[in-house]
Amino acid sequence: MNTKRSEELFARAKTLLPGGVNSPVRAFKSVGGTPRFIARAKGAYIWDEDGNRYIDYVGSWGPMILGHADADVVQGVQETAANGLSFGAPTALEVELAALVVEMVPSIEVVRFVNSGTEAVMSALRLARGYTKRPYILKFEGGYHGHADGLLVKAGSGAATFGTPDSAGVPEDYARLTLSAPFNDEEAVERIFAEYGERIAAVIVEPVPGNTGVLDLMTTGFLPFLREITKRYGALLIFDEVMSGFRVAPGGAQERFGVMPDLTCLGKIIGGGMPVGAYGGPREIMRLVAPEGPVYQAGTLSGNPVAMRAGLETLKKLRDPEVYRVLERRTEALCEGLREAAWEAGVPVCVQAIGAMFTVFFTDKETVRTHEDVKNCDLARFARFFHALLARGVYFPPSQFEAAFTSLAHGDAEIQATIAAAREAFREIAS
Ligand code: KE4
Repeated sequence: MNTKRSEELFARAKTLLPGGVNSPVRAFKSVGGTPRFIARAKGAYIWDEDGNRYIDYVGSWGPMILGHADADVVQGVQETAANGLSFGAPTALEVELAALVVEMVPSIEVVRFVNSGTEAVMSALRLARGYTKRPYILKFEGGYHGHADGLLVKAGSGAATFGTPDSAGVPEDYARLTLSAPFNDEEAVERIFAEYGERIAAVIVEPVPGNTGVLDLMTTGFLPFLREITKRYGALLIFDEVMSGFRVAPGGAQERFGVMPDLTCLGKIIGGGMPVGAYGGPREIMRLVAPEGPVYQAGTLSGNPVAMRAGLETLKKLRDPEVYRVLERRTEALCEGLREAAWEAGVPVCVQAIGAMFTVFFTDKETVRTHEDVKNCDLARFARFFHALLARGVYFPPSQFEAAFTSLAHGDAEIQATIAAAREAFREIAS
């Protein structure tokens, strides 16, 4: 496969951008090789600058659930942009999108738009602290909620439950206010609440974790447990649905599982590929947000009309539950094909899928339940599988710790072609 143009661009990019990219995972660090510089995309396909075509399972890390360059979304963006790109003033479009989000997401009565998932989460945490007047936050190991200082935190060593920085530049004092526990570990959460309970403002969780590969917190009973214990101690439950929102059901994981959070963070699909994040919840909590209340949050491009139109054209097509039955059927057919292909080649994998997101874990475990389980996967073999697929025109997420995404544009032809490529790839890496 000729990747000369990507190599040249990457060499130049590395002199201009940190690591040659604008977001670390794009640099292929955990799989090695040259990241592909993408020239264009349509439906389930992307083309790199050397003209190579790939079936895309990254989908811009989630937003492209309709498939790339959806005609209605593109037309809406073009029409809206022709009327001006940004005003810094209220527009009808943001009111329309807010109404649609409130209609689709069960626990949201009032919503605020921001420009990224990171901004949605950092704002929701400030609101939770303002509402409860408590300092501590509890998150989960392997959960990713954007790059706000207080969330770049890993579990303290040994028995310590307070956090320690997971990035240079994060002061110890910030990290100490973030507690952490393993996914699916009720005992650990009970212990933390026994010690900090009355001082915990909120628990934040991805109701379908996707940043350590796709994990299941529902059949384990973990989500109902978190809802019960936060109520018991007066802490808020925040669902970070930046990835699962509009992906696992029209109303996200909270609709699919019937567990209602106090606040919800959204991103990715809500902007249809344009920079949009959002946070929302009951009026009783959201009324604390400025200018109505004392919790400050602002943004020059929040509610940008072009981005609002992209989100509107996208969500309008996702209100139909049939869309999710199609997505789920196709994703399950793909995952079944991947399991069979791996089994035929004698390569142990555990494929986990929820809705239109899935992960192929290189492990002989029956189920993958925690971040620790993922860290123990055969990461070198994952990297070889990634490149064996890439060479065959299939573009998986370049990390074992990421979710792969299907879209409405991934039809039977794409699914069968992917399974065929995977059959060869598993055979190639079997030795
Ligand atoms: P952004 O700031 O990247 O829009 O959203 C942060 C975020 C918050 N919450 C969840 C559950 C997320 O998955 C994300 C971002 N996800 C990553 C994928 N692992 C985005 C890809 C990247 O960082 O380049």
